[in-house]
Amino acid sequence: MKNKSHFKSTLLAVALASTLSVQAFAADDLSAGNQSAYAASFKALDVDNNSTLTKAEAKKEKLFAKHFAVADTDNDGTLDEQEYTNYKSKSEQKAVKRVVKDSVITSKVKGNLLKDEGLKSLNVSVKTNHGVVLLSGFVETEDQIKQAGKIASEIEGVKSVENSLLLKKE
Ligand SMILES: [Ca+2]
Ligand SMILES: [Ca+2]
Repeated sequence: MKNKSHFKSTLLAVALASTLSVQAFAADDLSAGNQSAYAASFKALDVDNNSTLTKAEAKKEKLFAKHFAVADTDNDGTLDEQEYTNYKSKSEQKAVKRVVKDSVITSKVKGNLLKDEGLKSLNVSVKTNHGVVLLSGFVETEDQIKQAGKIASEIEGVKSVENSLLLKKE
């Protein structure tokens, strides 16, 4: 019996360790590994090969079609590789942050639903996209629908709540 539980906790530790190393790898990949990917995509856009991107060259990439002027920090009307890389990595980091934030919101909403006496035993599904929380699943009373919506809307960072909870049919 004792051995068995020890085996279990070892397994858990191994599982945890591998999750952590995957995360570390992902972070490394974003900061350093992407540099060469940026260089390659810069080259691909630079059709006349003069190491700068005109607006016409850059616009093939959606991000720069939209934000060329912002990326062109020295305002000379073209993007050099540094400007291109800076802007691209900044916007990708922002996207990663947003995803993290959504997942933080989701787990906070779930946590607070579990703390609520009337809701904790129910199977409420929570999803968050760009700060918009989607609640779905089945509950027993109208009050539970309202209460779940209220709990979700009170979490920091939530922009709005789409409450798709439904009453269980008897
Ligand atoms: Ca060029
Ligand atoms: Ca420039």
